[in-house]
Amino acid sequence: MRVLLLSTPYPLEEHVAPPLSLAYLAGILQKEGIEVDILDFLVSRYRPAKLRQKLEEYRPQLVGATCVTLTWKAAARMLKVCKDFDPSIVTAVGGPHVSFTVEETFRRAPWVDVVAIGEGDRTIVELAKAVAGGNDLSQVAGIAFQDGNTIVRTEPRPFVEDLDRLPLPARHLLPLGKYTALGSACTMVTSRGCPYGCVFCSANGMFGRRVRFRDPGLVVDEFEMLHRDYDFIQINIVDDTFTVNHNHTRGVCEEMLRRNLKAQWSAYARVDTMTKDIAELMRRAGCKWVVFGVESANEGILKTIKKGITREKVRSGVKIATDAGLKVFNSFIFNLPGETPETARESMDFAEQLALDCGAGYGFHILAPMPGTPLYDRAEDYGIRLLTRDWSRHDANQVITETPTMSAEMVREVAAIYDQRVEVAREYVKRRAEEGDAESIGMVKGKEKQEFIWDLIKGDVIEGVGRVAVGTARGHDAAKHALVQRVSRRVGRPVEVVEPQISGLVASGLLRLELAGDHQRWRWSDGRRPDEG
Ligand code: B12
Ligand code: SF4
Repeated sequence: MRVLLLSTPYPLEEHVAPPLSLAYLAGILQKEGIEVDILDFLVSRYRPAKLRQKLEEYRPQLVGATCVTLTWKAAARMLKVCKDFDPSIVTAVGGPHVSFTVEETFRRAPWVDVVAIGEGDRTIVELAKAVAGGNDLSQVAGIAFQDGNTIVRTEPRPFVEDLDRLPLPARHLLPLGKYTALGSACTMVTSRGCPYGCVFCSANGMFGRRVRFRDPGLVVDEFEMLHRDYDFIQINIVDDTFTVNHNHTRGVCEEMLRRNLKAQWSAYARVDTMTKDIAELMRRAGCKWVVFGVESANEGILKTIKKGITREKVRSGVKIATDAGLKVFNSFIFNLPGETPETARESMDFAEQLALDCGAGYGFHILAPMPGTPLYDRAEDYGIRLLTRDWSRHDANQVITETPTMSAEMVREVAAIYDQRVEVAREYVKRRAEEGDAESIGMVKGKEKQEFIWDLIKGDVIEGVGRVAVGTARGHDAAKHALVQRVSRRVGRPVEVVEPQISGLVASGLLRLELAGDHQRWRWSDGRRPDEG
């Protein structure tokens, strides 16, 4: 039995990170002795021909794609390529979008055989076994499948009670070298579930209201392994709220301190879970960034969205965190129900004030009601009119809703004011860099480097020009010189720009020269630090 898992591409601006869902699914499949591979189109160019070639070589019986709302269309297209290639391949899709749009998914993408609903770890194993044995899919809990013209929903999949029994995510199947080259953070989770019920969020629909925690020792084993074996600049703990249970937070932080780990990490938290001692402990344990969902500065809106916080709680939570030495990023959403141009300004001014008072960074998204959330399911009750059903526009950066108090045009105007502020901040960094400010220079150069590497990765440039005949370029330096020339021609940038970037990648071991018969080939490394000694 062979399973192929597919990731779906999304833009660099969305902060590209190794797909944790697929790593979890692959990890448990491997543990159960089922052969699995991941084709990661997030960090390579997606071409149907490339997918077909992989299908030809690997011959999977089951192909599973992961997606969120924004990437649903791309996932559906990929699965169509698989079905067209070989109709006997069972195509499956999972994640927080399709879990709540089963009927629509089958209607819009009839070539999809199975939708996985909710947590997929046990589901993928049972599905793979059922497919291998030619068994009835109705025995597999947590899925929906098409049976002629009817859609069959099986028993709901119970949550994995003991997360410690799940194997570690099989990240080694991902091209991690490309992610480290991009400067991406690596994500991991220490718990699943969220007890809160914010109406714009599908968290508790996906992973339940009861939070399940991993053992702090095992969490830190994984953390330590990521820090020791790979070159990630940062590890992001992406639990819905890392600080929801202080005993757990304390357990993880104290274990990090006990092992004297020097890795830098970040976490999502709620302002009302911040206390001085927990913030200080997190800081001492290496936490650099805390991301707070503030959403709005307007008390009425905060009530409507059932966020359970007030302006005062935000102010004090942010202050506690920044006083403890944590960097804070406050995340807001424009056009929540009840928004008016005035409340939007109120939020922008509040964000600005927190930046001035506490040095907290901030960012604004625009409401994109996601399936599985009350704001989507009961949009009318909230006065929300959805302007498009093109899911690829649900990136939370476009205006796709209007309400009685905010027309689409008004939302655009508000977003334009915010964009202007962002532009001013960007210009400021540029100017400071020109004046010689080291931190600003670092930011500008870091961005240039990331964009260059993204072009290499999304154009499959190294794969395309990385082959160097031994006869034409003897030795490592000559092969590097040849690579620089070719990359320069391929990406249309001068050699002076390309040379330092390529040299940096080679020096850090992220691009490696391999001998293969009569030729040499430059390849992205797998991201693992070479063994010392
Ligand atoms: C880390 C994170 C990010 C990071 C990294 C993105 C990434 N892809 O890793 C950043 C900050 C970049 C980000 C950006 C965005 N995110 Co985000 N993010 C998360 C977060 C907190 C964790 C994701 C994670 O790793 N979870 C752990 C893994 C194990 O869970 P999983 O991915 O759901 O996978 C499980 C199941 O879904 C299922 N499964 C998944 N795929 C498949 C496939 C098959 C075949 C099967 C059988 C099963 C299966 O099995 C898996 C194991 O149990 C989630 C919330 C959450 N708790 O999941 C939000 C979440 C995914 N993000 C969300 C959103 C809205 C976004 C943005 C659009 C905008 C925004 N405001 O943040 C962008 C879009 C970028 C993108 N295309 O992903 C929503 C998605 C809702 C939706 N319907 O689309 C979520 C669910 C938050 C929420 N509760 O509303 N995000
Ligand atoms: S926004 Fe955060 S706190 Fe609210 S339900 Fe979602 S994950 Fe939980």
